[in-house]
Amino acid sequence: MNYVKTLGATLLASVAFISAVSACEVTLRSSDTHPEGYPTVVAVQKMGEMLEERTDGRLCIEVFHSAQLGQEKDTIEQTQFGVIDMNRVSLGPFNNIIEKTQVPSLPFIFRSVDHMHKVMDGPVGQQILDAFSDHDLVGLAFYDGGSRSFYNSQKPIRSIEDLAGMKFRVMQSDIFVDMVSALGANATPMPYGEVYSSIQTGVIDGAENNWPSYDSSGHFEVAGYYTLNEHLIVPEVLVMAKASFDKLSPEDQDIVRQAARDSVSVMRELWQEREKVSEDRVRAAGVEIITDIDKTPFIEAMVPVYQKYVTSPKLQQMVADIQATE
Ligand code: GTR
Repeated sequence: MNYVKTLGATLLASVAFISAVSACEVTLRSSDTHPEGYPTVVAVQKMGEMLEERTDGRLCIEVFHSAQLGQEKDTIEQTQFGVIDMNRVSLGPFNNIIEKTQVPSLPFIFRSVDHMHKVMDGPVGQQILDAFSDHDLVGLAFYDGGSRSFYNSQKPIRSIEDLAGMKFRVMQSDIFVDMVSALGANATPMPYGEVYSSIQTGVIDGAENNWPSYDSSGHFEVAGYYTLNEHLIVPEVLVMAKASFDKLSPEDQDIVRQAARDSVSVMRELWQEREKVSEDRVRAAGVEIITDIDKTPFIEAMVPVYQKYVTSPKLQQMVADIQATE
């Protein structure tokens, strides 16, 4: 009897699922490197619910989480080709493609997460979103990526001197390679999905990331020293393939843009909660957290990085505008 009941319930659920999915005329496929339940994944799913409701089922989103569609650099290309409809990625992997994304990716450019929000919610953020249109993409919204700090498998890092000669994975962006070199360490750009095994096998000593990624990737299991030097506050971005966007009516395009904007506050709230949960989890696992760190030498060491990247008057103006944002 119980078995029959359960079977009945399962069948009903799957019928409901099929009709929910098939009720959508267009299901947009969205990529994310993070697992189910991660704030970026949930925020895009919520955006999908908004779309379905606001378009009477004309549009839905299916999030392919856990890098099911590939690592970020590859999925960006596929989104440019229109093979993937939407993508939630860090701005980092865009640095070598879209020059303006370099500015918010500079080390220590933002004074705090609040400062980053004010800048990215304002005219500088809009300029950057607009820049995606020259690259077969539509920039929809910025999400949070917290602050990134170094972690490694070898020893507690308390100063720049401790970093000397160590090997760190960075995202695939030249800025981050130069940032690590300027700190006297060696950078290895590689996809996120290869970091765990590379630390485990000693190919690299460590990497750098925020609390939720350090936790959800399991990197804390193989790199048990985390130094909160907070060198980067890199925003994340939600983009759409221009090819997919152009297929929509102007009305639906507006609905997509608005739903993306509305998903930002959902994401920020989830992010704040998740940062605490991840910090607690990592601390409970016995990771050594180094908080007593003087950031001034790290900031001073970044002068050559700014000199190399902030060369055109356009980018110099953008840096000045960010610094002037209160
Ligand atoms: C995470 C970010 C991902 C990815 C990853 C990485 O913080 O959310 O989009 O960029 O870092 O380091 O590759």
